[in-house]
Amino acid sequence: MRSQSCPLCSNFALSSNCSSIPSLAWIKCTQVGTSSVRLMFLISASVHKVLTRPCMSSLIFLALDLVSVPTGPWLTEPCQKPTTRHSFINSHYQKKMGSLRAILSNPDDLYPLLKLKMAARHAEKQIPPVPHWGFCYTMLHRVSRSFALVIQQLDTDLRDAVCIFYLVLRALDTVEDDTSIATEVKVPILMDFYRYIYDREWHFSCGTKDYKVLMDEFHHVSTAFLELGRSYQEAIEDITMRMGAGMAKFICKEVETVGDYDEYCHYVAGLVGLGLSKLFHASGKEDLASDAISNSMGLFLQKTNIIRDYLEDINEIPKSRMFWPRQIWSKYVNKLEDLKYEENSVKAVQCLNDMVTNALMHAEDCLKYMSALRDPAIFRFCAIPQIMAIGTLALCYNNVQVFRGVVKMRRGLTARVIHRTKTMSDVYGAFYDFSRMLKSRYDASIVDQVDGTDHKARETKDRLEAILRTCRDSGTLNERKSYIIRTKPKYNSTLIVIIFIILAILIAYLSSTRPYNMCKFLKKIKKLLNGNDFILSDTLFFLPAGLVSTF
Ligand code: IN0
Repeated sequence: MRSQSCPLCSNFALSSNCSSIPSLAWIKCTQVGTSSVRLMFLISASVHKVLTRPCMSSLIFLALDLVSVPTGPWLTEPCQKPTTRHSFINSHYQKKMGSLRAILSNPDDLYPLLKLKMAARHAEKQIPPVPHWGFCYTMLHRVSRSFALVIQQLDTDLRDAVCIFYLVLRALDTVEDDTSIATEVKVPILMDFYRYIYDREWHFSCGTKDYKVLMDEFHHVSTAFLELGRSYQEAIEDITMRMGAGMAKFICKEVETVGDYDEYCHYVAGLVGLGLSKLFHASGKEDLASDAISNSMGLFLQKTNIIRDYLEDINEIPKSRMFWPRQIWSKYVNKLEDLKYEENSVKAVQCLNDMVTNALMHAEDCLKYMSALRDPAIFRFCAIPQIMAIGTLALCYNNVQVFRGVVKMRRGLTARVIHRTKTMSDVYGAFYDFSRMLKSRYDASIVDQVDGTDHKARETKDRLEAILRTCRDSGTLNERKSYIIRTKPKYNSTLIVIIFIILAILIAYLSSTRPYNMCKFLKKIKKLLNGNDFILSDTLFFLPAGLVSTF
């Protein structure tokens, strides 16, 4: 069955589970294609349910339960333990509840979330009918979620090249990641991968879930690759060759020194930066950026991922994956896995802060790279992941939860970043806010320190101050909307709530007494929204946000 977005739990791609809520089944059959109107119907359906059904008390208890659970810090998703297959159903329910709770406690997220969801739906409709391109764009959406939307808004030629580049790299990564492949089989595949992209017959089955589908049906990717312009093909081929060789080198080598760490990150991410700079240049839209700053763009993202994914990587079955350099962790513990044990929490957090300080070294190059971009779509494509990265570092710094579960930016905040990032002043604003947040976490960590063993304290401070200075010197900070201090809503929420409740009750009343009138009413709304499916007027979005904020 086709998956659907759910207005209640805000998941971008939900399975049909949501229809187990009777009111939602009713909403689906109205077929009015906008989330905000669906949300209004959801509320009216709940009112209807409360008016007509005996399970009212259980609904009220559920609502009370949801709003009374203490919420976590506003920037994060409630901390999740890494999921196992056995806990899927339970975690799916918890995720939904977590999402609803997150929206209730951060109603400002609702507008960007709805907008993002509509963009996702719009993007789905745009998947090309040609089978190989259809496969590539469908896979892109499955393996990269929100990032696929940012790729989608690039101009056609460049978009196709980036989509194929992304899938080729994901495929290479799938081979590297699959711990069940013997080294003597894996190394030659990695080394020769750049040849396979020209061969429609080639495939190698490995990986799991969506990645297995990507590998099994790789001929679609090579068919699409062969249709790209020659300069795009050359850039992709060159990077695939160098990355495959680098990955092969690290199959038999541990990340010992900080130099090794930089080298490994260069192969798996820095080269992506070099490749993307070549693709942008080949599109005729940008000057060719230097290798050094292109490399930093990838390193900043990859080092953030390596820090955030510590627990997932160390718990990998059948074998741990270890990317934290020994030169750093050996100052705190004897074995990398010791960081996850509670008795080592103090050392673990110090080691974590050391790793974050190391990643921050690339932030200024990234600002330099982004400030040189001219094309607005390319700019957004580059800027959104970078803001997500500095936001993630701010969440991770001095946070022991990195060693207990998954520390991630809230989905609503991700949506807000996607929604707000348009110009370089937005980037300076976001880097400034998240660096200030890092600085206050740093100040707190210094106060907490009993033995003064933070080897990197001075360096952390210097790096943060350098980033803050660059952002300040841009002279654009007062144009920004802060990510930290929440701005007041521009609308009169009381009035909106009243209108909303009246509409909800009206719909509930009509649906229970005069279904025919109800149909007419729905048709009118649908007509009103016709042609306005993707970009809805702000007023409609503010309605649900206003309503939820008063709950
Ligand atoms: C990326 C990068 C990416 C985007 C834009 C400019 C870049 C410049 C230099 C290097 C990389 C650049 O962005 C993606 C983001 C992504 O995939 N996000 C995931 C979220 C997540 O947590 O994984 C999503 O699902 O939305 C990225 O992480 N990488 C990547 C890969 C290929 C390309 Cl073409 C661009 C992976 C990596 C290893 C960091 C380079």
